[in-house]
Amino acid sequence: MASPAPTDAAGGLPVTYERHGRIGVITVDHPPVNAVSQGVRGGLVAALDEGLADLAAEALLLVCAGRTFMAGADIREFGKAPAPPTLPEVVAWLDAAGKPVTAAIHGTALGGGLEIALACHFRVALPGARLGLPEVKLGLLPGAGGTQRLPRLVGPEKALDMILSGDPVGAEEALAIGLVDAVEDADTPLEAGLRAAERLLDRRRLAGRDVLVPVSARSGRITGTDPALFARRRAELAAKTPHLFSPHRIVDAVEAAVTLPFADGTARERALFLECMASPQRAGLIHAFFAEREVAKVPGLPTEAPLRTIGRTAVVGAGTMGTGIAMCFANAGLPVLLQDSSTDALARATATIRRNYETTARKGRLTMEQVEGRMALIRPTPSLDDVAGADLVVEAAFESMDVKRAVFRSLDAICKPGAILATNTSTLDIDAIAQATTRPDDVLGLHFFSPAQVMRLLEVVRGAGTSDTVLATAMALARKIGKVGVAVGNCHGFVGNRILHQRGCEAMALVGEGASPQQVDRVLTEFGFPLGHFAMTDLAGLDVGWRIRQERRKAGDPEAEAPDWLDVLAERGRHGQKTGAGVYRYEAGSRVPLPDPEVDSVIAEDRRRRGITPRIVADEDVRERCLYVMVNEAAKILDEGVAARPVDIDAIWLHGYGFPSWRGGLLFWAGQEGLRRIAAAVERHARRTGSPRWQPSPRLLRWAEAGSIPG
Ligand code: 3H9
Repeated sequence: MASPAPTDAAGGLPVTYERHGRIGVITVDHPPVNAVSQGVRGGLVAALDEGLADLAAEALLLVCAGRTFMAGADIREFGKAPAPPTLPEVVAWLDAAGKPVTAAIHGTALGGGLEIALACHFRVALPGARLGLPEVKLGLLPGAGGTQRLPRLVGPEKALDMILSGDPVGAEEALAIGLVDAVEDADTPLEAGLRAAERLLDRRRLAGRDVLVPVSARSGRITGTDPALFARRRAELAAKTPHLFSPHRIVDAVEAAVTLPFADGTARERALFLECMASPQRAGLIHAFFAEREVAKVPGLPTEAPLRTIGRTAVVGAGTMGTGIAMCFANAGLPVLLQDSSTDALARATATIRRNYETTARKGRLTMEQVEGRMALIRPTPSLDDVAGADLVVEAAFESMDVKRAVFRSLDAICKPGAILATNTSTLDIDAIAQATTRPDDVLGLHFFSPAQVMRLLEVVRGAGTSDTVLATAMALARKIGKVGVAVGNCHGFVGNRILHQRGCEAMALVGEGASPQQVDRVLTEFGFPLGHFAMTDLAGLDVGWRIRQERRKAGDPEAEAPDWLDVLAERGRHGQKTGAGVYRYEAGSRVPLPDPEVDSVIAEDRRRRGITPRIVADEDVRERCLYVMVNEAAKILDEGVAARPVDIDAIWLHGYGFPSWRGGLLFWAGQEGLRRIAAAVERHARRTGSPRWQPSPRLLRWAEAGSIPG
């Protein structure tokens, strides 16, 4: 096969060929994750040709340098014109190789990387290796034979599990299901691969013939498929992920592996892959993939900013947030002191943490040994003096400025020099809190989202005095504890809650005019949010918002809203899911929101008091007003420099508020929705209401003029 010059962007050789005795070794070396770029594809073909032509090479071995086997097709090339040789061509070339090819897998073999391994004759994995086809997470399906070869090896049911979830399996499981042929403990993949390839040659000599046939020529576990399997999976998808495009095509492709000969099944896979590639969901999910990584690079923060060591952590306040934050640290192997002056609160927190871990263990995701290991990392203490030696203290006390300033004054007096002092406030002014200390450069906000041990977003709030070192350390810590850390500036509600607040005001206005909370929530879930606005309010707790509004009213904030029907519900003790009633009511032990006539009458009374005659509100109005107001607020946040880039806002809403990942994030979606259309609607609502909420952001108007969002 003719191949282009196999160099990578840096001009180096991403793939090389070298013979070790009777084994020809093809090495892919394309940092950081050996993504199968055009250079790698060309290099693979050239190296394979060299190996096939090398008369002294009786067998070939494919290995990767660096931390991992190939992590898949190069996602950065998607959306551009395909450059030859394509991945399916490389895979077909390997499949047809006249010499047995072994793949030695370490790190992660993902997507197109695993598809290359599947086209080899023999797969050996190192013990820590993980193998998977995660294309579904990018709105795609495996497009280089994965949907045809995997079912032939592991059976269609397991193949569907793997391809629909996108989750990788470990080496031992891969061996058990037939995805790899051997697990070999060795210092390097080269060593493992050479041993396996030598053994294969010995087997061939003993047998007097080739012992391996390519997967494409096997019917394997394809026969005997349960005829109802595909109908069942389609029904499950329709119920669970009705919005998603690629999972349905995945079922079609795997079905083709069962019903069609290999070549026809592969052609069907290709057609379905191209459909997915052309879908807006693919664009959205790939934007979301890169957004998660982009936000880690904070503009203006020197990459060489020195980091402080975070060995010992402490959390002040053992309420719901403090408990979840302590779990985050323990989950990452960091010792944590959980401090609260109330021993009852500490006992409750410890019991909650144990219950949480034991539930996870029952689901098979932790061993009891790991549960005990994590429990041992969490030390409850009633004494604030105990936190003196911590490298990082996260305050998660009551949401009141007076309380927080008092805690920070004490921390300032107690904590060792160089300790990072963080507040988990969701609304209060970081600078006012920092000023309670003599070391504002060590103070910042770490805004976790509830439940803290589950939600991936961490807003890292930089105060006026926060030093580069402290910010950089917090961003690194976010990654260490598995969070998506996004650096934001200091303002009321920071980025995420500030946008949420505007959506909430609009949702309340819509209900005031005649929409029901159920209608607002239905429109938002049809858009793709897992929860509607009011169901989410019930989850967060009506008392939380009530308390924040009270604080603002007490402080004489001119923007604080007048008391409304949500306040009435909160004051009646309807605090949401936790009290079995909020905007909705809940049956005992259930999280399903049910409409409640009591709430309808509170809303009706509120409308009467305001002299409003309810009208029928169109779903389209709900969609437009709830979403466009968010886009306008996001643009204002960028105007003010509270968020640095559109991608930061996308990541915040994706990871903290359930914005549908297949829409790419709030501002990515806005670009697809049409910026002119959004700006025109914002201007119309500004004229209609005169509300500052709808006052168009100058940036939004500029985007509309340009027709796109730069950066
Ligand atoms: C596919 O294969 C389609 C085929 O079926 C059919 C084709 C016809 N491409 O995540 P990290 C970058 S679809 C380009 O921080 P980790 C990433 O952006 C593909 N770049 O490291 C980052 O760049 P930067 C199926 C990629 O150790 C850097 O590498 N494969 C790719 O935490 C380090 O990444 C997947 O979906 C890529 N494929 O995790 C796998 N992958 O430093 C996607 C990574 O500039 N990748 N980069 O920010 C992953 O899941 C993780 O990156 C991995 C490493 C687990 C591999």
